[in-house]
Amino acid sequence: MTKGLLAERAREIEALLDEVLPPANAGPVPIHEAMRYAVLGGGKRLRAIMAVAACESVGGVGKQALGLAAAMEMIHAYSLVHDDLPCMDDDDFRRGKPTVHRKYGEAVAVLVGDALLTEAFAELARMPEKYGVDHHTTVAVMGELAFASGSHGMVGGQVADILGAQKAEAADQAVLLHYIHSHKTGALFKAALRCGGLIGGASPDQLGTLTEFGEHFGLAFQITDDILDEVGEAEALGKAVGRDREMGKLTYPSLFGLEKARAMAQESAAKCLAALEGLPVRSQVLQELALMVAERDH
Ligand code: GRG
Repeated sequence: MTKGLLAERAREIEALLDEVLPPANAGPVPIHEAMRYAVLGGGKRLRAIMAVAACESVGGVGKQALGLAAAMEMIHAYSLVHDDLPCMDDDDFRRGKPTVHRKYGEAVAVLVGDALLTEAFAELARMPEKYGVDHHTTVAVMGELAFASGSHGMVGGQVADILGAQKAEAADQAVLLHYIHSHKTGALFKAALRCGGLIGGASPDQLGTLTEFGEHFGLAFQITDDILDEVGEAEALGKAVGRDREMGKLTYPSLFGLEKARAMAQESAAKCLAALEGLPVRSQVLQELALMVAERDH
């Protein structure tokens, strides 16, 4: 549950997204309405909150990272819309409401994902004019986020998840599991932190610290996600539970057992907290994220 400070930041991001997304009455209406449905009205906004906090944690001005924050959520929402499609995880509910393809049909859902990904990069390109980010940093951020989202990052992890898991030899399963999640889930968290750091003017050492935080956070987040799929409440999660087991997916609890998986999540969360010592400005937001990541119920 995102409480207090994180909930307040999530509301600010919601208002930002409302403003950045094309209005529902702008033509072509069907795609813009569906894009707003996919992005607004739900979600913890972790990647956006993290991007702004990372910028501040190295002494930058958080407002300059708002274009990045919006782009992060648009890319994340695209990945969820596509992941829910019948050709992937085939889910009917997301964030407590029907998935985009259930509401608008598969063709529109595919196009919503395509449009959100593309518009995210258009929003990044507007960072110099809207938020005063210099051009060199803007290009660097666009490159990092493209790499993290594409076949070397999130898409690569998703492919391995869909095609690779069942084929791996037993001895390779832990390696494969780590690859899948550090790419499918971890890459975007890491990019949010690194890109926020770049906008805030991070030194190479500080970027290294943010990378470390991102890697530990991504792992703790994913292990907890797997645990919640086994033992969480569908109502709190806003989606069906038990899907991983149904689909025979390789997960942390299936490979290591629930107890060990819980201990691994807590260990990674503790490493996140420790990494914060390497940043010049104390970030209460990053601290709260590290405290929440292994304890969340949705
Ligand atoms: C389709 C290219 C492509 C990638 C899909 C994101 C993803 C990759 C799959 C989603 C499947 C899944 C449940 C992964 C576990 C980690 C994850 C991304 C959970 C959802 O993120 P939250 O909890 O979602 O931050 P909210 O709704 O809070 O924004």
